[in-house]
Amino acid sequence: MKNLFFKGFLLLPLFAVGLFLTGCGNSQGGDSGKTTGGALASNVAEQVYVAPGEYDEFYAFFSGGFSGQVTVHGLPSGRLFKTIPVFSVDAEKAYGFNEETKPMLMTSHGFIPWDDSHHPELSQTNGETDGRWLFINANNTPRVARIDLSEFETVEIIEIPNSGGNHSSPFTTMNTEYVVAGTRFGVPYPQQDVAINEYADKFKATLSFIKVDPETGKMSIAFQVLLPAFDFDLAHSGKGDSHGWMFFSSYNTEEKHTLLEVEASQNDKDYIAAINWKKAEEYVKQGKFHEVSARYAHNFYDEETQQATSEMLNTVKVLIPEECPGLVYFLPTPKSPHGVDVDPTGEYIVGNGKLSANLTVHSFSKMLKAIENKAFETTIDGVPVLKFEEVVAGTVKDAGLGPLHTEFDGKGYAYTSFFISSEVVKWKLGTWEVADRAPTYYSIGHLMIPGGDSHKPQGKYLVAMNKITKDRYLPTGPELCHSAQLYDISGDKMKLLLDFPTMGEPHYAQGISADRIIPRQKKFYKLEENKHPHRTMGEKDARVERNGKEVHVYMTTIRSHFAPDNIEGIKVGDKVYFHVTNLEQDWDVPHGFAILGARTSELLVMPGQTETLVWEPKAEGVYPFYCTDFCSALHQEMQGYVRVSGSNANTPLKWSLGSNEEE
Ligand code: K7E
Ligand code: CUA
Repeated sequence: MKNLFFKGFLLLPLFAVGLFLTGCGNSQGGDSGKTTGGALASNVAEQVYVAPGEYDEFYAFFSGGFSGQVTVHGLPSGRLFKTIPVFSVDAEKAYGFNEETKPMLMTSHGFIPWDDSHHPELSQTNGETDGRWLFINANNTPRVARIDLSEFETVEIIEIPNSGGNHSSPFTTMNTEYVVAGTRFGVPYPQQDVAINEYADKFKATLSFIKVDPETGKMSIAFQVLLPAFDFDLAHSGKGDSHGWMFFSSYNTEEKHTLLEVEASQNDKDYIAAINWKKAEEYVKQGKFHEVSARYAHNFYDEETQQATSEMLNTVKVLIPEECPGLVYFLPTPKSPHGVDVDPTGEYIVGNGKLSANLTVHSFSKMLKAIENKAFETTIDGVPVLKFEEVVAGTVKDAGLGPLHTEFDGKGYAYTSFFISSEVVKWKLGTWEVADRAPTYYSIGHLMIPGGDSHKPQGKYLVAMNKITKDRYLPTGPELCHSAQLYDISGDKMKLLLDFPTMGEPHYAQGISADRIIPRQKKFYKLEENKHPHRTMGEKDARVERNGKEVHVYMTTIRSHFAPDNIEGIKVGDKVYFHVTNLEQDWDVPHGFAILGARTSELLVMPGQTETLVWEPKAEGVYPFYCTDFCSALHQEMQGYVRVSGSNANTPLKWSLGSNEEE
């Protein structure tokens, strides 16, 4: 040590730069990601440091995985801004608890309070993320949701019939003409009571195309394509020249139904299904579809009435490849591919064969030529299988182990996640050479570059989403947090900048520069536009109405009181509806409402909005209610009482606020 120090001292002028770079503590510099202390670390820290009061450069929307929600983070800081409830009830915002949003979670199986969400997908215009909507899939009870990014709320959910495990979903086309939903599990078609070992005969897979209204964003299932019961895993749309096509990866082309880890790994190659959706539109126009009966819910939140409605739909249009030549082709792809990713130009289709060490890249232009030359290996249920050699563009050799997903920086490079070898590998499109690799901690699933699956990636950062964290964070019992890692990809080499924990198991995320989101932001809801059937437009209209055993309380909030704040004449056995209108007309002033013994959640009412809580008091007494959101210096004074009398009592119905007591 002394010797080293001495040498260092003597050679100080020469080594000054080196010492400065490696710091004085632990000097494992470079890209190891374990650097601690010193100037290098502080240099990295500067890259992710967003000073108090400043904005992040990017939004990142993370799927909440088995929490069923979406979380919103900033990049590069990793800070968490919001949880958007989507497929699971959320007590914080009363989503799925208040009367207004309960219909959002209706399905053909009834009210479902949970799901497993994997893939957030931003809407696009001309192949660029446009900041209008965010779509996300429900994996378990197949659904697709749409979030409006002017208010960060879920506004629509559509169920997907003839599907089980809605995994290859909801990937968008260049102008959000469609978002797709491919079934992961084969299911009987039509759904019926049938022996499971008749899988190969009776089970089918469908790939659904959900039309998105270009103005309103409203979703409807335009058509489904009926295919053999392969497990369809992921999808991505064509871009540029390949706009008009959608690519779906599949595994279990063996069509097995037991011990899939062995049985579904038999075939040397599985398929990427290429769907010509422009052709599909023609076939639909010509009436070449089957109108099939199917029950599925379509739930929509109406901004005007501030209420969701759930409608049950009864039929869906199904296209059968045998009757629709040119609609579907299969591209053989080794070996049980997981992700299928299309580069920004639309020419390269990357198959991430999870049991292969190589990445297979198909060429769109070669695919068109092969179709023209009828270079078919065989045909399966009316779907031509293209000859592998005729469609493959190249192979990234020995890139790593267990490739899952690929995204692009728009500068000619692709980045692939490798689960088994736990790394991100950067490689060059066209030459297929590996350019760089960076370890992840640990076992990466998806990775994300803002716009990295679009026609025009925004580059700069890459986020790895890891399945296992082990020793990376303070331990929290048997369940450890999931984690994202942020890399700088602006240079030749990837540079690890930051670890931050995520909610649920995020699977995937999408990023977008903040300037595409900020200008669309709604700051409050205009009271004069409130068309809620139970709104109260001012304190003078606050009242209580009895209708048999139903009692409707028309209540308002403003800093810092409820109107009315004292209510008498409620009886045991009544069903009390509190319709709470927040009269505030200012940004960031919600009020809450909670009452003792309520079996739902609080309400959190945004300025200008009305929300409804149902309460069924079970015993006589006087019950306090209060505001849950610290809204002003006198927030603690924002309270009231409800007097509950016996079911046969004749306590008169009355309500009051301050001295203006009405008798
Ligand atoms: Cu690879 Cu569900 Cu997209 Cu997880 S999926 S990792
Ligand atoms: Cu209103 Cu606190």
